[in-house]
Amino acid sequence: MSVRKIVTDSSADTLLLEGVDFASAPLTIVTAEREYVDDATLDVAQMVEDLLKYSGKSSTACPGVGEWLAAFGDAEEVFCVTITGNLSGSYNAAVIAAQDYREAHPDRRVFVLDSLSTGPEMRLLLERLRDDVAAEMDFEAICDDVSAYSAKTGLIFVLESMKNLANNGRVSKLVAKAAGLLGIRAVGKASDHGTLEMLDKCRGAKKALAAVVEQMAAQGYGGGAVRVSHVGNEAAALALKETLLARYGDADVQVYGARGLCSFYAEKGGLLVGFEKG
Ligand code: X90
Repeated sequence: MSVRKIVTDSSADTLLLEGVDFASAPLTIVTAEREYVDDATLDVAQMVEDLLKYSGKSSTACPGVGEWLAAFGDAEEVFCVTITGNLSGSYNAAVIAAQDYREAHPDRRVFVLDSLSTGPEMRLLLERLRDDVAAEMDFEAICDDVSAYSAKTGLIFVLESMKNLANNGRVSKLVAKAAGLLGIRAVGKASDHGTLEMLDKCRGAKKALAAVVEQMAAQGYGGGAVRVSHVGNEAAALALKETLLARYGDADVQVYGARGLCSFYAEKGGLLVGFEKG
């Protein structure tokens, strides 16, 4: 029996995946005052409050090769999903770790998938991997299946501030400024290249939610699985869930709090929506 493991980084907001061997390599949030390691011990709500009061410089760091190797452990087959390689070094580090792992253990296999996304879209990919592992599919069949699946999932975000994204060079200052106006929420998506693409600017929470539902439909959502992570904004996440259930009947919609990395960038009030495109 081969020992299989599913591995991701902490941007997936997933600490545990039921029924499989699983590990999450933490990213780190760094301020002049302290460092927040995005693992199970992080008090996310406290970090978000700290950051609201903090006006100095802040940044993030992705897992290094050593942290990825630690997450791979001693599994014979590793399935690894990372945050978009176009905004983070996490994917590159995982690819190097995979090379090292294969060199050290020529009989072992590692598959690294660049999600071209983050948060709840990664959660969908991890759940798909879990199902494939449970079905005891072949290694290569699993790689093909999750790659094909990832082309049929999407991510839409609603942000009340893009300050941290702009300060860390992940969006242009111009884009961030438009989203930073009081009461304006920026609605956008993970582009095909794994970057932020703006779709709409909405005044007020209701209009933003309506825009999300409209954009999901425009991108092919038809009642499939949806994962919603929020930064201290469960009310908005649940309102979205209600709207989706009213429109699509028995859709599988799950709502949960974002962990550290996504909370840092999506900022207080932010919503991330991962969904299947039909
Ligand atoms: O390597 C690092 O330090 C991490 C850098 C991550 C930068 C982007 C994180 C975005 C988090 C914001 C909205 C969703 C954007 C989706 C784009 C693909 C969440």
